[in-house]
Amino acid sequence: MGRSLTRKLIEAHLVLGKPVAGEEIGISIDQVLLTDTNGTMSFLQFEAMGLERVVPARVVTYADHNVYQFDSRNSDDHRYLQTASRRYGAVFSKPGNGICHQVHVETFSVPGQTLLGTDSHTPLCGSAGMLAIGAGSLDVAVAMGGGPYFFTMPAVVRVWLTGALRPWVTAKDVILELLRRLSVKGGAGKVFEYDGPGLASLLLAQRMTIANMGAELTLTTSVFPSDEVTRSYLSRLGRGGDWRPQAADDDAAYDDQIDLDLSTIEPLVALPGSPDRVVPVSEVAGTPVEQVMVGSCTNGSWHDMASVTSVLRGRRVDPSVSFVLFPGSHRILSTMAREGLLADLLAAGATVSEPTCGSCAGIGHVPAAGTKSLRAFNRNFPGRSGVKDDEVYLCSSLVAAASALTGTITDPRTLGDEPDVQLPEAFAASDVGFVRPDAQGDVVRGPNIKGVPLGEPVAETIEAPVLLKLGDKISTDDISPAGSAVLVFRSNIPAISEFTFRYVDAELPARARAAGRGIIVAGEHYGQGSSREVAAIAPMHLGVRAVIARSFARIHRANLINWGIAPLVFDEAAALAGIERDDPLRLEGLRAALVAGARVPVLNTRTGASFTTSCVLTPREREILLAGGLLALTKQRGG
Ligand code: MIC
Ligand code: SF4
Repeated sequence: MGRSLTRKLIEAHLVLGKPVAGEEIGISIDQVLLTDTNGTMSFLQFEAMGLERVVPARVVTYADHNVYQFDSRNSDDHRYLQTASRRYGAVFSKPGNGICHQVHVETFSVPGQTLLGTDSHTPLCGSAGMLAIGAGSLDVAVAMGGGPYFFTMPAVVRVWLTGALRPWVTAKDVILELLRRLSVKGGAGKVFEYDGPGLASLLLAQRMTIANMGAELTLTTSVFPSDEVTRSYLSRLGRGGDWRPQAADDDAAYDDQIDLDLSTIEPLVALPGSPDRVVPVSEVAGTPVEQVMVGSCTNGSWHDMASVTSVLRGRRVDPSVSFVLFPGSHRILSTMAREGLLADLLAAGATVSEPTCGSCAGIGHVPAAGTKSLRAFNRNFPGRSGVKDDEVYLCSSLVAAASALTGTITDPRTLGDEPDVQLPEAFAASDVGFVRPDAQGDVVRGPNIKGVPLGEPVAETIEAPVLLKLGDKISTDDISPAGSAVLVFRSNIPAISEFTFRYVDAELPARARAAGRGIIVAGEHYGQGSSREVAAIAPMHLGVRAVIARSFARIHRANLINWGIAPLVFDEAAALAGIERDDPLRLEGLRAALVAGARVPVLNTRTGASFTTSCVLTPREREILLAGGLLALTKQRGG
């Protein structure tokens, strides 16, 4: 039996374990990507582990989220990142150079290599035949020091594409269709590997959209072969020499298969609240929207920008609408300027931002309270746009462009023939946004750079109140919100902890402090979404020592373990119903149970009811958790 491309990539990098679905494996990392929201912590942790030089051949730090530097604390973070990168051996990508994933695929992607990033959308580079995975800052810091990345060998699912997209239907609709079918937890523990006769018709930019937003399915990653489409893309970037073919064997074995006929897909929209609340655009057509946006790492490509321009050329954005485009990179923006797209967009009444994540993470362009925002972005978790009770719809760049013209959600098929979009012969060259390392200079720690906290060893027994009782699909945006007011504190744990669960229950930090120790209980898929490690560190700082849930999302579970918080799973899902907020729970013999790999008994001392929970750990995870997290373990070992 032949091998899938995913298996080939994993086997070529395997350093520990057996690649059997469900078992823990360790792989070597060729490239690392850091952002200005999570990368600061990675570098602080790298320093705290006593490391002095990055080991992977390519490590790149991106100042991409907080590009506007609203506050000197953002610039503090950037200065720390820039000086640490220079000193320890990472390339620094300056503010304005673009969103990490877009810039990385353009500048550094190499088919066949592995990439680990501090950001959950790192899988975008899977569009170019890489194995690209998002992880918490500490796991990334370990990889920067040359250590392997450990994760559970995923099930490999072949997504077999046939047919071709019809006019006005885009790659965004493909991934929204998968979200509609499978939900935000449909990809847990899986890799989607795309193949089939429909593949050749998808440009690299379209593959990027699909690979990127696979993060919303909670996939470990998505993988596309490296073929002629990849070669043509890299050649346009002047990087044809980095191309190499990557493909599955013809008789490759897969754990499962999904069939997708591209010609059956129609324009789709995700309703406010979650990227999987997907309906046909016709169902919401006519809904008034005050704000429309195209960009983010999902829709910031040249192809997205050019498609929108082709719709807007010679037309006018509805006066009631604020329409903002975020090109994904400096290179795309330069090419837009060279090819005349900027002039056309400005003439139509659109605003073009500098390349940044910006409003995708609630930084700038925050919608007015009670208004609706339509976005060709990837996430619409409640409050993420920067205002409580927001109403953010997700769509393709074509639905966005058509809607910007009318001021209401509009099916682009009502505009007649879809205009052609040309790819430029060559993208503008762009090296001005990078600073190369030279192992020189001092690392500058401005006043916003605080120390890295340390977890504490797991106690023999925990008796603590339930600080919060939550439902299903709690995202890391719920736990530690996005938005400029919060993101400014990513390198200041005491300060950012005060925002924990801000939009869910603003009293939580005070309650936690009063209790000293606490437990959180929740339903399924706890911790989905962003890889932000602060969603584990801040609760740890507030005294949370266990989360009991029906299930956990991969990156967040790893982050909890890395910070000494026990991720316990209800053995009987129904037990959650019998728990109320403030109930005192007693986890008798927790430590001994974790050591023995036994069930952890829980007694609710208010009701007298008891139930059991499980925490299935690998030996490596057990050692880390018991020590109080990876840094605590490193210190114990004298690191
Ligand atoms: C996001 O899209 O949620 C972010 C902001 O890029 C995060 C990273 C972070 O929270 O710092 C992510 O995707 O991991
Ligand atoms: Fe940036 Fe948004 Fe992409 Fe996150 S999802 S990396 S905030 S553009």
